[in-house]
Amino acid sequence: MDNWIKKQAALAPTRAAVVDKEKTISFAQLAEYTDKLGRKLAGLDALNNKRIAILTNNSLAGYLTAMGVLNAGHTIVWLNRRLSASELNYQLNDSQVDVCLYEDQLDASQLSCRTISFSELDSASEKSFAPQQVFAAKDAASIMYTSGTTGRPKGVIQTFGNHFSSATASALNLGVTPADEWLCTVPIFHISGFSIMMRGLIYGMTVRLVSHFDAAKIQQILVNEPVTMISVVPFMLKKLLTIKQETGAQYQKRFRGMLLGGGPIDQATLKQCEQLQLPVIQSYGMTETCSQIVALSFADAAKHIGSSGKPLFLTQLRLDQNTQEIQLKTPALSPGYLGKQEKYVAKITTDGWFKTGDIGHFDKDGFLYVHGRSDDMIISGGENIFPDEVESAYAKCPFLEDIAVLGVADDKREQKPIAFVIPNEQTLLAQDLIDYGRQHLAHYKVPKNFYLVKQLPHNASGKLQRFKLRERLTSGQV
Ligand code: S0N
Ligand code: AMP
Ligand code: MG
Ligand code: MG
Repeated sequence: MDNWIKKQAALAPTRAAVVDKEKTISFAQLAEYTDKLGRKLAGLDALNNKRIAILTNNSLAGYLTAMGVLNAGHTIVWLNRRLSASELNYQLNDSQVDVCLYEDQLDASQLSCRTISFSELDSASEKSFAPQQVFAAKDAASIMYTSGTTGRPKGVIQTFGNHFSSATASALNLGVTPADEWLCTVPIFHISGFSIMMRGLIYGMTVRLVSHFDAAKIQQILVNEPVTMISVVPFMLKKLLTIKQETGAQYQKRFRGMLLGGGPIDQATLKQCEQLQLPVIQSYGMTETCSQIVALSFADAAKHIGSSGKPLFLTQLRLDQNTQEIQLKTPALSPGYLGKQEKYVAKITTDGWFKTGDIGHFDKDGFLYVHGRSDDMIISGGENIFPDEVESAYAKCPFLEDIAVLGVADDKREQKPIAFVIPNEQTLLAQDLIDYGRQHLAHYKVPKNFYLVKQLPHNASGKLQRFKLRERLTSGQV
């Protein structure tokens, strides 16, 4: 495939590629700007590694830097800005980047590799460079880290081919019009957000960036600006629904839909959306599949409340007969985890299907319903938390003998982590445990409640029996 940036500069030079609250950049300007950024990257002289890390909010500078990195033939390693320094350093080290480009307002002072702020890059001297001529389907465009039940996070490799099949399948479901403008308030360091950038490039569609999710401000944009699509996680949908109910606001007529994904949603919320004529498109997907691989169509959305839809074009799904696990084949599937091929192979069945770890069922008409996880993963506001990861971070905590973490329902963010702890000392303050967690982990991973216990339930082989803790919690025995 031709370099997508150059291609759109040729096909739709005057169309807006990206808009933020102050500025509009056309596809022709994007091509010019990314070439300039390529010359500046070449001017830095130290970029031997193909991979470059980026730490940013959904800012225009972040968008342009990412596009510049792709145009120069590098692979983006996306960093979640909510992670702690030690979590980020693990990823920087694992991906062997030698530089991290970061947004000036963010703190990169504790990162273990060379760091260059966007403004430093902007003032770097320029050297000649050759833009990437082709975006080869098999080449890695991006890497995003994802955790698992055990072990350290894994870098999911996302190729240009993966992004292309994902964007194409979405277009075949939702359609594309030249007037389309997709609002991006989901983080561009997650596939929910980056897939919007990739769709923008592939469709020649405008991306409207919003740096911070504020429901009132998003509603204002949907009422006043020519946005046609937005991607949301359940937390965002609920906030937008509430404020629409309160204010009676009407979105622009041309607004087409809210692509909802990233976690389970309750039926009551979806019914309210229908009553308020909020055009929600439920979907199901993951980092490994470069975003949605199952979605409802506009026509089916209202009639199949609670379903995530049907597999999109190019995707095949099946359920494991015994466990009901959702398994899939799709050209959008990542070819592997960076440097951890054995972890990838472990997720592929002997007959070549990817095991998602999600449980579901199909109704008689072929619509998928996702029930939940087969493991202990917690989803809080669209961010994943693995109990094992939290427990490992607390393993060296001087105040604790032992800890067990569990996900429970939460009004605000659907789920939250809580912990059962065996203290080392008589006087233990919850605040000390919170402070310790916030030093070592992303804040959203820190348990919200701590229950003091004398022992934790293990089976004969020493494995923690989380279900017994859940029983204790539900029967009030804590
Ligand atoms: C929901 C968000 C926006 C919440 O952030 P908020 O409330 O704006 O937080 P801040 O003001 O930044 O911070 C305030 C305090 O809240 C803590 N905090 C922030 N986020 C969380 C959280 N998730 N859980 C718990 N606490 C949180 C902060 O730490 C801060 O506290 P202090 O001050 O103590 O530090 C934000 O969380 C967010 O952006 N969430 C969405 C993430 C996301 O996009 N997830 C999806 C990942 N999955 C995928 O990408 C695959 C599916 C997919 O592709 C998809 C998904 C959705 C839609 C479409 C698609 C698609 O297929 O295209
Ligand atoms: P991530 O690992 O961050 O890419 O998030 C992907 C995970 O989010 C999936 O494996 C599911 O567990 C969950 N998820 C995504 N969409 C849905 C949905 N529609 N319903 C329930 N869970 C979902
Ligand atoms: Mg922090
Ligand atoms: Mg995952």
